Amino acid sequence: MQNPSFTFTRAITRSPAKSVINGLRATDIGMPDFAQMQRDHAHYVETLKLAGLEVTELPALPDFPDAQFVEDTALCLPEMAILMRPGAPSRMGEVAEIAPHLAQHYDLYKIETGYIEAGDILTTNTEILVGLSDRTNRAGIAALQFIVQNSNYTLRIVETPSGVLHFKTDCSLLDGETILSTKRLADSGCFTGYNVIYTADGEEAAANAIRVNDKVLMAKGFPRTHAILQKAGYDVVEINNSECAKIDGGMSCLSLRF
Ligand code: CIR
Repeated sequence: MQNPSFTFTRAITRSPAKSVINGLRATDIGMPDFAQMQRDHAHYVETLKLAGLEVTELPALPDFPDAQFVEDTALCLPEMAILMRPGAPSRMGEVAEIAPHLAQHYDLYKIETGYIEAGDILTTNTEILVGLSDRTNRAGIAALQFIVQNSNYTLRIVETPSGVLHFKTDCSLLDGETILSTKRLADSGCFTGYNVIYTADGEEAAANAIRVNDKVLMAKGFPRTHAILQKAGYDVVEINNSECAKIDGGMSCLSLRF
């Protein structure tokens, strides 16, 4: 596969549950509107399909208010999938729920020690960058390092900015060499050697986008970053994210892509 970091054939998503109003959040900026979230979710899934993916749409899990954010439960590499060990206790049970669906496509490995959520992991063509955060610690990263040691990737530990939920809250892969990032994250020097496109000032929440085949999915409402990406030649699709944003979710969290 030429560009394993953004060329995909499949995705797994999970419908939001009504219990999403109890989803985790750093700051209370209002209750998510469930009906709007369902419409946004449908648009997201439709866009993945338009990008050429076969999408497995899993049913809602009312017992797990954050379960629609399937990305955090597993790291999907071309040669293996690795089940994560979420640092949020309320999310730990989501891993067993995703496992059988990944087992249909993959040899499955599992993090057994420490904590790690895949929202903290950015995979490029050559590297697995893992951000230390409130959800991901060194023991979890060491467990991942052990599993991927014979893969084609080099694992590098980086820092998630303080007050930011996940490493990928602040960055996305646009292609094998290009990363969309907030300035506060890129200023740490973690992307030396990559091309970096910065989100516009005040539009930091646009950083969590996803490149899927020939499309970039980004949250709606960030016109200057949208223009920057279009000018750089990307085929950008804007998706309303107002409701997921209330519980700290964005484009990458809503699917596993492989
Ligand atoms: C959480 O705090 O775990 C959820 N409310 C949001 C998870 C977002 N996931 C991600 O950025 N990968």
